[in-house]
This record gives sequence, C-alpha cells and structure tokens, in this order.
Amino acid sequence: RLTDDPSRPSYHVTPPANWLNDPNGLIHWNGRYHLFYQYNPAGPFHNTIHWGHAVSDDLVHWEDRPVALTPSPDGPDRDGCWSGCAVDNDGVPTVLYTGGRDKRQLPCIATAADDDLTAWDKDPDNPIIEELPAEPEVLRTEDWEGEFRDHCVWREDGTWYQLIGAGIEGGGGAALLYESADLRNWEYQGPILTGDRDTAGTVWECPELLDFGDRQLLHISNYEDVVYFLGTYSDGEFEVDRRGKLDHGDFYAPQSMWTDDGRILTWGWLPEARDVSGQWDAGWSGAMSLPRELSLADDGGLCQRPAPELTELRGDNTSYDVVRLDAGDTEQLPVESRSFELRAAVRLEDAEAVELSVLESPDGEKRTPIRYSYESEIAVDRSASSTDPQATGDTQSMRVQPYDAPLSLRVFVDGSVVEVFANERHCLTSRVYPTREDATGISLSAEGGRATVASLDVWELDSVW
Ligand code: DQQ
Repeated sequence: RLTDDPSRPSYHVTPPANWLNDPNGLIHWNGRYHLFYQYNPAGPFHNTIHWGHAVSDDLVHWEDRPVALTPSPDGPDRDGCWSGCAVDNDGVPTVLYTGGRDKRQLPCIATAADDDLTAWDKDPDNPIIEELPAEPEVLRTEDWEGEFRDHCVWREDGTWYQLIGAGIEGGGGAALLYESADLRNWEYQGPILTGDRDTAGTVWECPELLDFGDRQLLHISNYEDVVYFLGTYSDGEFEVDRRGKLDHGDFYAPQSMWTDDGRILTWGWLPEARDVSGQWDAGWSGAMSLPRELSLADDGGLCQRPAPELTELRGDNTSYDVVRLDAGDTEQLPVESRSFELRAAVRLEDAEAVELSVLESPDGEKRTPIRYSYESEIAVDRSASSTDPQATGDTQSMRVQPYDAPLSLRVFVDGSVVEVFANERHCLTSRVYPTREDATGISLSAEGGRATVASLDVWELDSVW
C-alpha cells in the first residue's frame, strides 16, 4: 500500500496502488461489509479493468483483499470486468457485471466460490444477455456497438429485476428494465425512464433504483454528474416529482449497500482532479467517498449524512462553543492537519459570506476556501490550493437551503479530498493537491458584516488501514 504521498487519503478507501474507479458489488455478507471496485492492477490508468476488493467489519476500518474478478482471455469479459452489483440469491452471493469484448458490452454473472467472497466462478454460459434491445434503439458510437452497461438488480415477490444503463440513438440516456426468474434468463421490458439529452446527458451509466418505502429514488451518472430523480416507481415506470445532484463536485458512478439493519449506504468514486501525468507520477489514482447514509426527510427531500460509524475515527479534538466574527476578522484555529473532520453551525447574521479556509499555509498564500454566502451558495475555490500545474484550479459550487437558519456543516479533509456535507442534504466533494508542506492550517473569516460559527469542533481522524 503506497503511503508516502501527502495527497493520499488515509481514511477514504483508495486502491493499494494503481487505478480505482466505480464502487461495485457492495454487499453486507456474513456480518462483513464488502466493497469491490473497478481496478487496474497494471498502473494508475483505466485499462483492462479488474474488480479490486476491500472488506470491513465496522464500515470504518478496511483491509485489502486479493483481486476478485480478472478478465478471462477467452471470455466475454476479455477487455475488462466493468461495473456491476451483488445480490444474495438464497444464500449464494452473486454478481452481475458488464464484460467488454471487442466493441461489445456483454452482461455476465458470477457466483462466490467462498464465504469471504475472495474467489468467484464465472458462469460458463456468459454472456447472459447477447442481443441489444430493439426498441428504443441503443446508441452506437465509434467505440461501442451499443452503449449498454452497468447493473442494478433486486428481487420483488420472487421475481428478479435488473436495470441496465444505456444511451438511445437520437435521444438521451435510459435505464432499461429486464425481468428474470433465475438471474440468468432475462426478458426485456423497456425503459423505466429516459432522459432529455440536453439536461441529463447522452448515456446513463450505473443506474441505481433505491426504495424508500412509498417513494423511490433513481440515480444515474451521465459522464458529468450524478443526477437523482425522486418519485414513484411502479410497474416498470418511474414518475419523477423532483430531481437534483447527489454531489456537486468530484463524485461519480455511486452505488449503494443495504445493510442488515436496513440502512442505505452509498459510496461514490472520487476521480482525480490532476491530469494524467500527475496520476502517473503519483502511482495511484481514485478514491472512494465516505459511506453516506441516504434517507428521505419529512418534506420529501433527500438527506445524505456521513455514516454515523465514522465518529469512531475521531482522535484529538479542538472545540469552541461559539466564534464571533466581525467584517474582515480572521480567526486562525490552532490545528495543523490534512486529515480531519470539522463540524460547525454557521450563521451569517449580516455578513455577506463566511469563509472557512482549509489546507492553508501560515502566510495565507496557499489555501482552499469553502465560502458560504447569503446567496445560499457554498463554493470551494481551488485557485490557490496548489502550485502544481497538473492540478485543476477551478471553483465548484452548490446551492443550499435559505440562509436565515444556521448552516450545519461537516467537512472532511483527507490528503487531497475535501468532502462537504451541508444541512445533511447537499454534498460537494473536491479534489485538491496542496504542494506546500505547511499548507495544513484552518481559518475562519467574515465578509461585509458579522457572523457566528457555533458548536465548532475539529477532530483529527485516524487512518482506516
Ligand atoms: N465505469 C465502468 C463502466 C461504467 C463507468 C468502466 C462509469 O461500467 O459505465 O470502468 O464510471
């Protein structure tokens, strides 16, 4: 496991070295949490994808396991074992994933060969779906005979259902529904939802349908964003009543796990925001988000909060009841860290904005401000984060709820990850690459008026390995 790079997160899951992308096959099995992921053991770039594997007893501490799925030289997954999910088929852990071969994307199935989920038997009859659906016509591109991949599988009244992500010729993305009695023979039913290409992309990757009882959530990844639709799903159709983004920053292709105690935990891939040569120099690429617990609020909106188990990682603590800031004031916190959690309730009073600056050098030259303004916007400004020409310097932002109530903020900084949770609803994750060793400070300041920051805590967080 590479450890000597200050940009390496220590409490977000990363590959031991080399490349990681989407979370796959999430399953709470025999009391252990299994997290598989798209992995290239050959280097920090996306090619000939395997499934990496990490396992945890408590959702907090992780252990690397051997590679779980490897492309078979003669198989339909010769060019890669792409994203897929895991289900419990009456005691047999089973994964469905996309095999890549030539220009085709071919759904495949494998069953666990042991109880630790370290080895998998691929079905000799793979691929389990060979024909693309006739209607609507699946998008062909230069690279693919059909943009048709990724799997979300569930069982209802004894019948298996599956969503596959796709693009539609002349249209936008789609989540295509299939039905099966045995997980192997699938009958195509049609799209449960299709997207408008201008607002929701041309291809939908990694669709996932989550059930919250009387309402459902479908999220899709459209090359740029993770868009979620909330509404009701029944009889093969999804009726949308609201939509949003699961995260407004560097977060993609999420997948969820149903825990034995009935919670939905979601992980997303945090892609790098430095260029290919920067990733090559580092020798690793990609991290997982923290596990996020998803639920619906009384007003029907989506709540996202860090899994409560993560408080286990809290070490040294610095705490303030309240910090009062006047216009132009800057308050330096006595903490030096690149792996911490900060929690606060921010009230703007009559200020225009409050800036919480992290990864700040003592002279203030290098810093990553998280700016909360009265326009109800949170922005992470990366323009002074780094002098690394390989790193992105743009600003990422999101809207939050109205500013007259205090903003509840939880910020997780970890090497090159800044993961922000606002009001337990809105998330913005940014990747930053401080170059100065002393860029480890935290400060607070107010602009244009007074503000208070209450219930302020900073905890050092331990490594999870
Ligand atoms: N990543 C996988 C695909 C999926 C994409 C390939 C999303 O299965 O569509 O690594 O990031």
